[in-house]
Amino acid sequence: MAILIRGGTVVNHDHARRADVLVDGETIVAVAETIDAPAGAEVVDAGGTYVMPGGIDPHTHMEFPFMGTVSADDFEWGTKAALSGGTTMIVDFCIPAPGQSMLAAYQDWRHKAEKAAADYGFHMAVTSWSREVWEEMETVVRTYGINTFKHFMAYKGALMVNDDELYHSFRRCAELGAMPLVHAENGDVVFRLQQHYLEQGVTGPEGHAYSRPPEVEGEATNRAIMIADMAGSPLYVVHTSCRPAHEAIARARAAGKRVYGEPLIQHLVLDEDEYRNRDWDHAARRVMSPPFRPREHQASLWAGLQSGSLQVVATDHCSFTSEQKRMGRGDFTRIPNGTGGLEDRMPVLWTAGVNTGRLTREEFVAATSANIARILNIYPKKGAVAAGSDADIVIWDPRATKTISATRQVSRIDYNVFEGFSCTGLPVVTLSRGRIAWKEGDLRAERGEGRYVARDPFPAVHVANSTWRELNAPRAVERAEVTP
Ligand code: DUC
Ligand code: ZN
Ligand code: ZN
Ligand code: ZN
Repeated sequence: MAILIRGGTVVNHDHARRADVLVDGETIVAVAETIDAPAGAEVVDAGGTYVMPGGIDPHTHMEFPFMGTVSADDFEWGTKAALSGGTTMIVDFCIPAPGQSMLAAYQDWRHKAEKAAADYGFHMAVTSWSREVWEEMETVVRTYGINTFKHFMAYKGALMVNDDELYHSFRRCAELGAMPLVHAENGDVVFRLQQHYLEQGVTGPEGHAYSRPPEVEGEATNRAIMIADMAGSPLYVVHTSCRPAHEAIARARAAGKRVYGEPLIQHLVLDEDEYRNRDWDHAARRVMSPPFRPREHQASLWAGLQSGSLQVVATDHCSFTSEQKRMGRGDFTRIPNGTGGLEDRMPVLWTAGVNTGRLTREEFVAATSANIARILNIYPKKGAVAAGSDADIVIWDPRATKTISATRQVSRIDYNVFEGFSCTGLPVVTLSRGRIAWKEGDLRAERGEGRYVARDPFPAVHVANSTWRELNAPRAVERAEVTP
């Protein structure tokens, strides 16, 4: 069916203009100053609103088995929450269980994601290094359409990989035309600090923040950037939460390195006071890694978005109920790490970013949609309101207001970390591949309507045709080969 969105201002990452938008089936077929409604088309009046590309959240964990439990929002409710907040695509982390192959993990994630109501893609996690992993990575890129590999520098004894593993994997990424992603925290230091605070009798949620100071993130971010540089790969740093990490990224970019940084909406507006002098439940519900930071770090993150040294605002949506959080009573290291935010990311960023003058409308579109579409090589299929793009569209009313409350949210958890935050600027209609998925509070999207989005690799930037042997040769041997 055709839908004509009439009378709005189309806002893309690079320009805004008054225009009508015609959708036919799943695709945008025309964007022009005036478009006559074809016979039978549904006309949506967008007068006084902005017509923007649907949001893309490149960092979610749906139904994720983690820290002895499973995150509460699954692909159905996570994507429904996303659509209700203007986000039309998520990229979730496919994380092999200990001993599981990437290929088996991929099948598991595809199966879990059959419930999705909005489009989705995956990043694949590298949690160990072996010949099998090296081989599987090629299948992941070429057959499964995943051009990003995630590496955890924290979660010692579980997901963490060491520098040797990072270096090998980053080289393999470069060779395959894939991008490495890092969770940058020094997991060895975090582990020691956790033991230290527990021994001091600090068992509550504040111990989580004490044991993961900005320094552990700054160190790991610098290290990952240097390793990527030596490996010849680009690098995407997830959940950049503090000044030292942002400065490492900004320095790398100024030196010509292709490094990207992703602040979360939580770190842009919430700070570490959430862990102090609060009741246990309040603080534990906000335990995520990296933790919320002292307020002064927020200015650095906003400056990064304004200057372009940080490119993407995400959520790391990994929601746990209060009951699940209580697994960590008496030991903060057992509080499941994660917060929600999918349905709030765009309204909160608009309110705290655009309404304050920190971001332009176009910069908002860049940070919520277009930049990550380009980084992930799915632009302009996603991330643009343009003829030929998927009809993933959010119609945005800059004057609409609401106060965030868990009692009205779509997410399946019983609280919201943004509780009481007053938003001005809200989605009024979300279109997901041409269907009206959400309209003025009416959630119409159905379980299973989302589709998997495969992504092509980038032109390989490193050693073409290198072999396992060559990849594992010490530098001295490589030098010997070129020295007579
Ligand atoms: N951080 C979280 O808070 N949750 C999921 C994984 C992560 O790195
Ligand atoms: Zn299935
Ligand atoms: Zn992480
Ligand atoms: Zn995450």
